[in-house]
Amino acid sequence: MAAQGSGCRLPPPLVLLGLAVLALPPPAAAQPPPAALRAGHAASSLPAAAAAPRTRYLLYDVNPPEGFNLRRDVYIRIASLLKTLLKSENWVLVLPPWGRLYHWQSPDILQVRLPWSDFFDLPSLNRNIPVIEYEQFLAESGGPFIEQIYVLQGYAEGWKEGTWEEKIDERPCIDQLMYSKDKHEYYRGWFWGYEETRGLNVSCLSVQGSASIVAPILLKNTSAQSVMLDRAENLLHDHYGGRDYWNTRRSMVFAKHLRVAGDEFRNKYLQSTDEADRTHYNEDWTQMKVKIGTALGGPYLGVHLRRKDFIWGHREDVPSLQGAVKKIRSLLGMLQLQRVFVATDAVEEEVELLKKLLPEMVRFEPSWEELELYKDGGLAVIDQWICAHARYFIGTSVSTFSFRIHEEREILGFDPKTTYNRFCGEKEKNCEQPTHWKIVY
Ligand SMILES: Nc1nc2c(ncn2[C@@H]2O[C@H](COP(=O)(O)OP(=O)(O)OP(=O)(O)O)[C@@H](O)[C@H]2O)c(=O)[nH]1
Ligand SMILES: *[C@@H]1O[C@H](CO)[C@@H](O)[C@H](O)[C@H]1NC(C)=O
Ligand SMILES: *[C@@H]1O[C@H](CO)[C@@H](O)[C@H](O)[C@H]1NC(C)=O
Repeated sequence: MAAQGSGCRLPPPLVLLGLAVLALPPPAAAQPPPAALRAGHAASSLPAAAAAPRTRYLLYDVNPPEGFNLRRDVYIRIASLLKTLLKSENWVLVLPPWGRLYHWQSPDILQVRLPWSDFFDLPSLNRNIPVIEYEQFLAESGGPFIEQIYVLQGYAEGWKEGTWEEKIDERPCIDQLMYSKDKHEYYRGWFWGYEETRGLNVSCLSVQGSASIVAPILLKNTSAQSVMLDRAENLLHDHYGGRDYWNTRRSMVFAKHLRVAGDEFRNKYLQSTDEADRTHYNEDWTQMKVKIGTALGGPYLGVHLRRKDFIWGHREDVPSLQGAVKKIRSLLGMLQLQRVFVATDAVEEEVELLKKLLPEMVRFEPSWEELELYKDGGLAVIDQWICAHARYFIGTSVSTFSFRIHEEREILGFDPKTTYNRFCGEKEKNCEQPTHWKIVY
Protein backbone atom coordinates (compact mmCIF):
# COMPACT_ATOMS: atom_id res chain seq x y z
CA MET A 1 0.00 0.00 0.00
CA ALA A 2 2.73 2.39 0.89
CA ALA A 3 4.32 1.82 -2.50
CA GLN A 4 1.06 2.51 -4.22
CA GLY A 5 1.08 6.01 -2.81
CA SER A 6 -1.85 8.31 -3.21
CA GLY A 7 -1.15 8.87 -6.89
CA CYS A 8 -3.16 5.83 -7.92
CA ARG A 9 -6.20 6.94 -6.06
CA LEU A 10 -8.96 9.07 -7.35
CA PRO A 11 -8.17 12.76 -7.34
CA PRO A 12 -9.45 14.27 -4.15
CA PRO A 13 -12.90 15.74 -4.41
CA LEU A 14 -11.48 19.07 -3.31
CA VAL A 15 -9.75 19.32 -6.65
CA LEU A 16 -12.73 18.06 -8.59
CA LEU A 17 -15.07 20.51 -7.04
CA GLY A 18 -13.03 23.66 -7.19
CA LEU A 19 -11.10 24.25 -4.04
CA ALA A 20 -10.42 27.86 -4.84
CA VAL A 21 -13.95 29.09 -4.37
CA LEU A 22 -14.33 27.26 -1.11
CA ALA A 23 -11.56 29.13 0.67
CA LEU A 24 -10.66 26.08 2.66
CA PRO A 25 -7.31 25.60 4.31
CA PRO A 26 -4.80 24.11 1.89
CA PRO A 27 -5.29 20.39 1.62
CA ALA A 28 -2.38 19.21 3.67
CA ALA A 29 -4.60 16.22 3.70
CA ALA A 30 -3.96 15.54 0.03
CA GLN A 31 -0.38 14.53 0.66
CA PRO A 32 0.29 10.93 1.59
CA PRO A 33 0.72 10.60 5.35
CA PRO A 34 4.17 9.82 6.66
CA ALA A 35 5.02 6.16 6.55
CA ALA A 36 5.07 6.02 10.34
CA LEU A 37 1.40 6.91 10.46
CA ARG A 38 0.51 4.06 8.22
CA ALA A 39 2.57 1.44 9.96
CA GLY A 40 0.47 -1.05 11.80
CA HIS A 41 -2.29 -0.56 9.30
CA ALA A 42 -2.99 -4.17 8.37
CA ALA A 43 -3.37 -3.38 4.69
CA SER A 44 0.15 -1.99 4.53
CA SER A 45 1.62 -5.39 5.21
CA LEU A 46 0.12 -6.75 2.02
CA PRO A 47 2.51 -7.23 -0.87
CA ALA A 48 2.60 -3.97 -2.80
CA ALA A 49 1.61 -5.30 -6.18
CA ALA A 50 1.75 -2.81 -9.02
CA ALA A 51 -1.97 -3.06 -9.65
CA ALA A 52 -2.89 -3.17 -5.97
CA PRO A 53 -6.57 -2.38 -5.62
CA ARG A 54 -7.38 0.94 -4.02
CA THR A 55 -8.38 1.05 -0.38
CA ARG A 56 -12.03 1.73 0.31
CA TYR A 57 -13.14 3.32 3.55
CA LEU A 58 -16.08 2.24 5.67
CA LEU A 59 -17.34 4.80 8.16
CA TYR A 60 -20.30 4.58 10.49
CA ASP A 61 -22.21 6.37 13.20
CA VAL A 62 -24.82 5.45 15.79
CA ASN A 63 -28.07 7.06 16.94
CA PRO A 64 -26.96 10.02 19.15
CA PRO A 65 -28.70 8.97 22.41
CA GLU A 66 -26.93 5.59 22.53
CA GLY A 67 -24.33 5.19 25.27
CA PHE A 68 -20.69 4.16 25.18
CA ASN A 69 -21.26 0.51 25.92
CA LEU A 70 -23.96 -0.04 23.33
CA ARG A 71 -21.65 1.64 20.82
CA ARG A 72 -18.99 -0.92 21.70
CA ASP A 73 -21.50 -3.58 20.70
CA VAL A 74 -22.24 -1.85 17.38
CA TYR A 75 -18.51 -1.88 16.64
CA ILE A 76 -18.59 -5.69 16.85
CA ARG A 77 -21.41 -5.83 14.30
CA ILE A 78 -19.59 -3.50 11.89
CA ALA A 79 -16.32 -5.39 12.31
CA SER A 80 -18.17 -8.47 11.15
CA LEU A 81 -19.37 -6.62 8.04
CA LEU A 82 -15.82 -5.47 7.39
CA LYS A 83 -14.57 -9.05 7.55
CA THR A 84 -17.14 -9.96 4.91
CA LEU A 85 -16.04 -7.07 2.68
CA LEU A 86 -12.39 -8.06 3.04
CA LYS A 87 -13.15 -11.37 1.37
CA SER A 88 -13.66 -9.45 -1.89
CA GLU A 89 -11.98 -6.05 -1.58
CA ASN A 90 -9.49 -3.96 0.28
CA TRP A 91 -11.48 -2.09 2.94
CA VAL A 92 -10.49 -0.20 6.08
CA LEU A 93 -12.78 0.73 8.95
CA VAL A 94 -12.62 4.37 9.99
CA LEU A 95 -13.25 4.59 13.74
CA PRO A 96 -16.01 7.10 14.54
CA PRO A 97 -14.64 9.70 16.97
CA TRP A 98 -16.29 9.78 20.38
CA GLY A 99 -18.19 12.78 21.55
CA ARG A 100 -21.33 14.47 22.77
CA LEU A 101 -22.43 11.38 24.66
CA TYR A 102 -25.46 11.94 26.81
CA HIS A 103 -23.82 10.41 29.90
CA TRP A 104 -20.61 12.43 29.68
CA GLN A 105 -21.79 15.28 31.83
CA SER A 106 -18.69 16.55 33.60
CA PRO A 107 -18.61 20.28 33.02
CA ASP A 108 -15.59 22.23 31.80
CA ILE A 109 -13.90 19.47 29.87
CA LEU A 110 -14.11 19.19 26.14
CA GLN A 111 -15.41 15.76 25.21
CA VAL A 112 -15.80 15.73 21.44
CA ARG A 113 -13.64 14.48 18.60
CA LEU A 114 -12.00 12.00 20.94
CA PRO A 115 -10.01 9.34 19.11
CA TRP A 116 -10.48 5.67 19.88
CA SER A 117 -6.94 5.53 21.26
CA ASP A 118 -8.23 7.50 24.28
CA PHE A 119 -10.07 4.34 25.33
CA PHE A 120 -8.81 1.40 23.29
CA ASP A 121 -5.51 -0.03 22.18
CA LEU A 122 -5.27 0.55 18.41
CA PRO A 123 -2.66 -2.14 17.64
CA SER A 124 -4.97 -4.66 19.33
CA LEU A 125 -7.95 -3.57 17.23
CA ASN A 126 -5.75 -3.86 14.16
CA ARG A 127 -4.98 -7.48 14.87
CA ASN A 128 -8.63 -8.20 14.15
CA ILE A 129 -9.51 -5.88 11.25
CA PRO A 130 -7.75 -2.92 9.63
CA VAL A 131 -8.86 0.27 11.40
CA ILE A 132 -7.74 3.87 11.29
CA GLU A 133 -8.69 6.93 13.28
CA TYR A 134 -10.80 9.58 11.58
CA GLU A 135 -7.88 12.02 11.52
CA GLN A 136 -5.89 9.52 9.52
CA PHE A 137 -8.78 9.09 7.13
CA LEU A 138 -8.75 12.85 6.59
CA ALA A 139 -5.04 12.75 5.95
CA GLU A 140 -5.00 9.89 3.51
CA SER A 141 -8.31 10.09 1.68
CA GLY A 142 -7.74 13.57 0.32
CA GLY A 143 -9.93 15.81 2.40
CA PRO A 144 -13.00 15.99 4.61
CA PHE A 145 -15.35 14.36 2.14
CA ILE A 146 -17.44 11.23 2.45
CA GLU A 147 -18.60 10.18 -0.96
CA GLN A 148 -21.68 8.16 -0.07
CA ILE A 149 -23.78 8.19 3.07
CA TYR A 150 -26.44 5.57 3.64
CA VAL A 151 -28.82 6.26 6.49
CA LEU A 152 -30.09 2.91 7.74
CA GLN A 153 -33.70 2.67 8.81
CA GLY A 154 -36.43 0.10 9.25
CA TYR A 155 -39.30 -0.52 6.87
CA ALA A 156 -42.13 1.97 7.00
CA GLU A 157 -44.62 -0.88 6.90
CA GLY A 158 -42.86 -2.80 9.73
CA TRP A 159 -42.79 -6.55 9.29
CA LYS A 160 -45.57 -9.04 9.14
CA GLU A 161 -45.78 -11.37 12.09
CA GLY A 162 -44.12 -14.73 11.65
CA THR A 163 -42.46 -13.85 8.37
CA TRP A 164 -38.98 -12.70 9.30
CA GLU A 165 -36.78 -12.36 6.28
CA GLU A 166 -33.51 -10.55 5.79
CA LYS A 167 -33.85 -7.73 3.31
CA ILE A 168 -32.38 -4.40 2.28
CA ASP A 169 -33.82 -1.85 -0.15
CA GLU A 170 -33.28 1.73 -1.13
CA ARG A 171 -36.34 3.56 0.17
CA PRO A 172 -37.46 7.12 0.78
CA CYS A 173 -36.19 8.40 4.12
CA ILE A 174 -38.76 7.84 6.85
CA ASP A 175 -37.50 10.30 9.45
CA GLN A 176 -36.41 13.86 8.95
CA LEU A 177 -32.89 13.65 7.52
CA MET A 178 -30.15 14.74 9.94
CA TYR A 179 -28.21 16.19 7.01
CA SER A 180 -28.88 19.36 5.11
CA LYS A 181 -27.53 20.68 1.84
CA ASP A 182 -25.30 23.72 1.90
CA LYS A 183 -25.08 26.22 -0.93
CA HIS A 184 -22.49 24.11 -2.71
CA GLU A 185 -24.89 21.14 -2.67
CA TYR A 186 -22.78 19.33 -0.08
CA TYR A 187 -24.42 17.57 2.82
CA ARG A 188 -23.65 18.98 6.24
CA GLY A 189 -24.26 17.03 9.40
CA TRP A 190 -22.90 16.16 12.83
CA PHE A 191 -19.93 14.11 11.58
CA TRP A 192 -18.59 13.55 15.12
CA GLY A 193 -18.00 17.27 15.59
CA TYR A 194 -15.85 17.68 12.47
CA GLU A 195 -17.64 20.66 11.02
CA GLU A 196 -15.60 20.77 7.85
CA THR A 197 -16.66 17.26 6.86
CA ARG A 198 -19.18 17.03 4.06
CA GLY A 199 -21.10 14.26 2.40
CA LEU A 200 -21.42 14.15 -1.36
CA ASN A 201 -24.54 12.04 -1.50
CA VAL A 202 -27.06 10.84 1.09
CA SER A 203 -29.73 8.23 0.65
CA CYS A 204 -31.74 5.93 2.90
CA LEU A 205 -31.69 2.15 3.06
CA SER A 206 -34.42 0.19 4.75
CA VAL A 207 -32.82 -2.81 6.33
CA GLN A 208 -33.92 -5.82 8.26
CA GLY A 209 -31.08 -8.20 8.92
CA SER A 210 -27.58 -8.77 10.14
CA ALA A 211 -24.58 -6.57 9.39
CA SER A 212 -23.22 -8.44 6.39
CA ILE A 213 -26.46 -7.88 4.50
CA VAL A 214 -25.00 -4.51 3.52
CA ALA A 215 -21.92 -6.07 1.91
CA PRO A 216 -23.40 -6.65 -1.58
CA ILE A 217 -24.59 -3.03 -1.68
CA LEU A 218 -21.13 -1.74 -0.81
CA LEU A 219 -19.43 -4.08 -3.26
CA LYS A 220 -21.82 -3.84 -6.18
CA ASN A 221 -24.27 -0.94 -5.94
CA THR A 222 -21.79 1.83 -5.16
CA SER A 223 -18.27 2.54 -6.32
CA ALA A 224 -17.73 5.34 -3.80
CA GLN A 225 -14.34 5.12 -2.17
CA SER A 226 -15.66 6.25 1.21
CA VAL A 227 -19.03 5.02 2.41
CA MET A 228 -20.67 5.89 5.71
CA LEU A 229 -23.43 3.89 7.33
CA ASP A 230 -25.36 6.14 9.66
CA ARG A 231 -27.68 4.70 12.31
CA ALA A 232 -25.61 1.54 12.16
CA GLU A 233 -27.31 0.18 15.29
CA ASN A 234 -30.11 -0.87 12.92
CA LEU A 235 -27.93 -3.76 11.83
CA LEU A 236 -28.04 -6.95 13.87
CA HIS A 237 -25.14 -9.21 14.76
CA ASP A 238 -24.06 -11.65 12.09
CA HIS A 239 -23.63 -14.23 14.81
CA TYR A 240 -23.91 -13.06 18.40
CA GLY A 241 -21.66 -14.95 20.76
CA GLY A 242 -19.82 -16.87 18.03
CA ARG A 243 -16.12 -17.08 17.36
CA ASP A 244 -16.02 -13.93 15.21
CA TYR A 245 -17.96 -12.06 17.86
CA TRP A 246 -15.46 -13.04 20.52
CA ASN A 247 -12.43 -12.34 18.35
CA THR A 248 -13.62 -8.79 17.82
CA ARG A 249 -14.57 -8.46 21.47
CA ARG A 250 -11.16 -9.72 22.57
CA SER A 251 -9.49 -7.24 20.21
CA MET A 252 -11.20 -4.36 22.05
CA VAL A 253 -8.41 -4.13 24.59
CA PHE A 254 -8.65 -1.04 26.78
CA ALA A 255 -5.98 1.60 26.28
CA LYS A 256 -2.88 0.85 28.29
CA HIS A 257 -2.95 4.07 30.34
CA LEU A 258 -6.42 3.23 31.63
CA ARG A 259 -5.48 -0.34 32.51
CA VAL A 260 -2.41 0.94 34.33
CA ALA A 261 -4.50 3.43 36.31
CA GLY A 262 -6.90 0.65 37.27
CA ASP A 263 -4.08 -1.72 38.20
CA GLU A 264 -2.39 0.89 40.38
CA PHE A 265 -5.64 1.49 42.18
CA ARG A 266 -6.20 -2.25 42.69
CA ASN A 267 -2.72 -2.57 44.12
CA LYS A 268 -2.95 0.45 46.38
CA TYR A 269 -6.48 0.16 47.77
CA LEU A 270 -7.64 -3.39 47.16
CA GLN A 271 -4.54 -5.55 47.70
CA SER A 272 -5.04 -6.86 44.22
CA THR A 273 -2.26 -7.81 41.80
CA ASP A 274 -2.33 -10.00 38.70
CA GLU A 275 0.10 -12.51 40.20
CA ALA A 276 -1.88 -13.08 43.38
CA ASP A 277 -5.23 -12.87 41.59
CA ARG A 278 -4.17 -15.11 38.69
CA THR A 279 -5.38 -12.60 36.14
CA HIS A 280 -2.31 -12.35 33.99
CA TYR A 281 -3.01 -10.32 30.85
CA ASN A 282 -1.27 -10.91 27.55
CA GLU A 283 -0.63 -7.72 25.57
CA ASP A 284 -1.31 -9.73 22.42
CA TRP A 285 -4.91 -10.85 22.78
CA THR A 286 -4.52 -13.44 20.02
CA GLN A 287 -2.16 -15.27 22.39
CA MET A 288 -4.53 -15.13 25.32
CA LYS A 289 -6.65 -18.19 25.99
CA VAL A 290 -7.40 -18.76 29.65
CA LYS A 291 -9.05 -21.89 30.92
CA ILE A 292 -12.38 -21.06 32.47
CA GLY A 293 -12.30 -20.90 36.25
CA THR A 294 -8.57 -20.32 36.60
CA ALA A 295 -8.79 -16.62 37.49
CA LEU A 296 -9.13 -15.99 41.21
CA GLY A 297 -9.60 -12.24 41.32
CA GLY A 298 -8.67 -9.68 43.95
CA PRO A 299 -9.92 -9.96 47.55
CA TYR A 300 -12.90 -7.67 47.02
CA LEU A 301 -16.46 -7.69 45.84
CA GLY A 302 -17.01 -5.74 42.60
CA VAL A 303 -20.31 -3.89 42.29
CA HIS A 304 -21.88 -1.97 39.43
CA LEU A 305 -24.82 0.09 40.60
CA ARG A 306 -26.46 1.79 37.63
CA ARG A 307 -28.67 4.67 38.85
CA LYS A 308 -29.76 7.92 37.12
CA ASP A 309 -32.15 7.06 34.26
CA PHE A 310 -32.39 3.47 35.49
CA ILE A 311 -34.24 4.64 38.62
CA TRP A 312 -36.10 7.60 37.19
CA GLY A 313 -38.45 5.21 35.44
CA HIS A 314 -39.11 3.34 38.74
CA ARG A 315 -38.03 0.11 37.16
CA GLU A 316 -38.97 -2.97 39.07
CA ASP A 317 -35.65 -4.73 38.41
CA VAL A 318 -33.44 -2.07 40.05
CA PRO A 319 -33.02 -2.07 43.85
CA SER A 320 -33.19 0.82 46.28
CA LEU A 321 -29.84 1.79 47.81
CA GLN A 322 -30.92 0.11 51.04
CA GLY A 323 -31.77 -3.04 49.13
CA ALA A 324 -28.45 -3.00 47.30
CA VAL A 325 -26.49 -2.54 50.53
CA LYS A 326 -28.35 -5.42 52.15
CA LYS A 327 -27.37 -7.66 49.25
CA ILE A 328 -23.76 -6.43 49.35
CA ARG A 329 -23.50 -7.23 53.08
CA SER A 330 -24.88 -10.69 52.57
CA LEU A 331 -22.41 -11.34 49.71
CA LEU A 332 -19.47 -10.06 51.76
CA GLY A 333 -20.42 -12.50 54.51
CA MET A 334 -20.91 -15.41 52.17
CA LEU A 335 -17.65 -14.78 50.32
CA GLN A 336 -15.75 -13.85 53.50
CA LEU A 337 -14.52 -10.65 51.96
CA GLN A 338 -13.90 -7.36 53.77
CA ARG A 339 -13.64 -5.00 50.83
CA VAL A 340 -16.15 -3.81 48.30
CA PHE A 341 -15.45 -1.72 45.22
CA VAL A 342 -18.42 0.24 43.93
CA ALA A 343 -18.76 1.58 40.39
CA THR A 344 -21.78 3.79 40.01
CA ASP A 345 -23.18 6.73 38.07
CA ALA A 346 -25.24 7.79 41.10
CA VAL A 347 -25.74 11.50 41.74
CA GLU A 348 -23.80 13.09 44.58
CA GLU A 349 -26.64 12.90 47.15
CA GLU A 350 -27.05 9.20 46.49
CA VAL A 351 -23.32 8.60 46.82
CA GLU A 352 -23.39 10.37 50.20
CA LEU A 353 -26.25 8.18 51.36
CA LEU A 354 -24.46 5.09 50.07
CA LYS A 355 -21.34 6.05 52.04
CA LYS A 356 -23.43 6.31 55.19
CA LEU A 357 -24.99 2.91 54.62
CA LEU A 358 -21.74 1.27 53.54
CA PRO A 359 -18.84 3.21 55.09
CA GLU A 360 -16.21 0.67 54.08
CA MET A 361 -16.91 0.92 50.35
CA VAL A 362 -14.09 1.88 48.00
CA ARG A 363 -14.59 3.99 44.89
CA PHE A 364 -12.31 5.39 42.21
CA GLU A 365 -12.67 9.08 42.95
CA PRO A 366 -10.69 11.07 40.40
CA SER A 367 -8.86 14.29 41.09
CA TRP A 368 -9.57 17.16 38.73
CA GLU A 369 -6.38 16.32 36.84
CA GLU A 370 -7.42 12.70 36.48
CA LEU A 371 -10.85 13.70 35.22
CA GLU A 372 -9.31 16.00 32.66
CA LEU A 373 -6.86 13.31 31.58
CA TYR A 374 -9.14 10.28 31.42
CA LYS A 375 -12.46 12.07 30.80
CA ASP A 376 -15.84 10.56 31.72
CA GLY A 377 -15.31 7.77 29.23
CA GLY A 378 -11.93 6.79 30.64
CA LEU A 379 -13.18 6.84 34.23
CA ALA A 380 -15.97 4.46 33.26
CA VAL A 381 -13.38 2.16 31.66
CA ILE A 382 -11.28 2.21 34.85
CA ASP A 383 -14.38 1.35 36.90
CA GLN A 384 -15.10 -1.54 34.54
CA TRP A 385 -11.52 -2.74 34.66
CA ILE A 386 -11.50 -2.83 38.46
CA CYS A 387 -14.88 -4.62 38.58
CA ALA A 388 -13.54 -7.11 36.04
CA HIS A 389 -10.76 -8.10 38.43
CA ALA A 390 -12.87 -8.66 41.54
CA ARG A 391 -13.22 -12.08 43.15
CA TYR A 392 -16.96 -11.80 42.62
CA PHE A 393 -19.03 -9.36 40.58
CA ILE A 394 -22.63 -8.22 40.83
CA GLY A 395 -24.13 -5.76 38.34
CA THR A 396 -27.35 -4.05 37.38
CA SER A 397 -30.14 -5.65 35.36
CA VAL A 398 -29.91 -5.08 31.57
CA SER A 399 -27.14 -2.52 31.77
CA THR A 400 -24.74 -2.74 28.82
CA PHE A 401 -22.12 -1.34 31.24
CA SER A 402 -22.52 -4.48 33.38
CA PHE A 403 -22.63 -6.73 30.28
CA ARG A 404 -19.25 -5.46 29.10
CA ILE A 405 -17.83 -6.35 32.55
CA HIS A 406 -19.22 -9.88 32.17
CA GLU A 407 -17.34 -10.22 28.88
CA GLU A 408 -14.11 -8.84 30.32
CA ARG A 409 -14.28 -11.42 33.11
CA GLU A 410 -15.04 -14.16 30.63
CA ILE A 411 -11.85 -13.21 28.77
CA LEU A 412 -9.87 -13.19 32.02
CA GLY A 413 -11.05 -16.74 32.78
CA PHE A 414 -13.38 -16.33 35.76
CA ASP A 415 -15.80 -19.00 36.89
CA PRO A 416 -19.19 -17.89 35.48
CA LYS A 417 -20.75 -18.22 38.95
CA THR A 418 -18.62 -15.25 40.05
CA THR A 419 -19.67 -13.11 37.08
CA TYR A 420 -23.25 -13.46 35.88
CA ASN A 421 -24.96 -11.91 38.87
CA ARG A 422 -27.23 -8.94 39.25
CA PHE A 423 -29.17 -7.08 41.90
CA CYS A 424 -32.88 -7.75 42.17
CA GLY A 425 -35.57 -5.18 42.72
CA GLU A 426 -37.32 -5.45 46.10
CA LYS A 427 -40.66 -6.06 44.44
CA GLU A 428 -39.34 -8.23 41.67
CA LYS A 429 -41.03 -11.60 41.67
CA ASN A 430 -38.95 -13.48 39.16
CA CYS A 431 -35.39 -12.19 39.41
CA GLU A 432 -33.79 -13.89 36.46
CA GLN A 433 -29.98 -13.75 36.48
CA PRO A 434 -27.92 -12.73 33.44
CA THR A 435 -27.18 -15.24 30.68
CA HIS A 436 -23.76 -16.83 30.54
CA TRP A 437 -22.24 -16.12 27.12
CA LYS A 438 -19.42 -18.59 26.94
CA ILE A 439 -16.27 -17.41 25.24
CA VAL A 440 -15.45 -19.12 21.93
CA TYR A 441 -11.91 -19.32 20.53
N1 LIG B 1 -17.69 6.00 35.83
C1 LIG B 1 -18.85 5.35 35.73
N2 LIG B 1 -19.72 5.71 34.77
C2 LIG B 1 -20.87 5.02 34.69
C3 LIG B 1 -21.19 3.96 35.56
N3 LIG B 1 -22.40 3.49 35.21
C4 LIG B 1 -22.83 4.21 34.16
N4 LIG B 1 -21.90 5.15 33.83
C5 LIG B 1 -21.98 6.14 32.75
O1 LIG B 1 -23.25 6.05 32.15
C6 LIG B 1 -23.16 5.43 30.88
C7 LIG B 1 -24.21 4.34 30.79
O2 LIG B 1 -24.59 4.13 29.49
P1 LIG B 1 -24.17 2.81 28.71
O3 LIG B 1 -22.69 2.74 28.66
O4 LIG B 1 -24.87 2.78 27.42
O5 LIG B 1 -24.66 1.62 29.58
P2 LIG B 1 -26.11 1.25 30.10
O6 LIG B 1 -25.89 1.06 31.56
O7 LIG B 1 -26.66 0.11 29.31
O8 LIG B 1 -27.04 2.48 29.87
P3 LIG B 1 -28.10 2.78 28.70
O9 LIG B 1 -27.37 2.60 27.39
O10 LIG B 1 -28.50 4.18 28.95
O11 LIG B 1 -29.21 1.77 28.84
C8 LIG B 1 -21.76 4.88 30.75
O12 LIG B 1 -21.27 4.85 29.46
C9 LIG B 1 -20.97 5.82 31.67
O13 LIG B 1 -20.65 7.00 30.99
C10 LIG B 1 -20.24 3.61 36.57
O14 LIG B 1 -20.42 2.71 37.35
N5 LIG B 1 -19.09 4.33 36.61
C1 LIG C 1 -28.49 -3.02 -5.91
O1 LIG C 1 -28.37 -3.40 -7.26
C2 LIG C 1 -29.25 -4.45 -7.65
C3 LIG C 1 -28.87 -4.87 -9.06
O2 LIG C 1 -28.80 -3.74 -9.89
C4 LIG C 1 -30.68 -3.97 -7.52
O3 LIG C 1 -31.58 -4.99 -7.89
C5 LIG C 1 -30.94 -3.59 -6.08
O4 LIG C 1 -32.24 -3.04 -5.94
C6 LIG C 1 -29.91 -2.56 -5.60
N1 LIG C 1 -30.10 -2.38 -4.17
C7 LIG C 1 -30.06 -1.20 -3.56
C8 LIG C 1 -30.29 -1.22 -2.10
O5 LIG C 1 -29.84 -0.17 -4.14
C1 LIG D 1 -26.82 9.16 -4.75
O1 LIG D 1 -26.87 7.83 -4.32
C2 LIG D 1 -27.99 7.10 -4.76
C3 LIG D 1 -27.93 5.74 -4.11
O2 LIG D 1 -26.73 5.09 -4.38
C4 LIG D 1 -27.98 7.03 -6.28
O3 LIG D 1 -29.13 6.37 -6.73
C5 LIG D 1 -27.95 8.43 -6.85
O4 LIG D 1 -27.80 8.39 -8.24
C6 LIG D 1 -26.79 9.23 -6.25
N1 LIG D 1 -26.87 10.62 -6.68
C7 LIG D 1 -25.83 11.27 -7.16
C8 LIG D 1 -26.07 12.69 -7.50
O5 LIG D 1 -24.74 10.74 -7.34
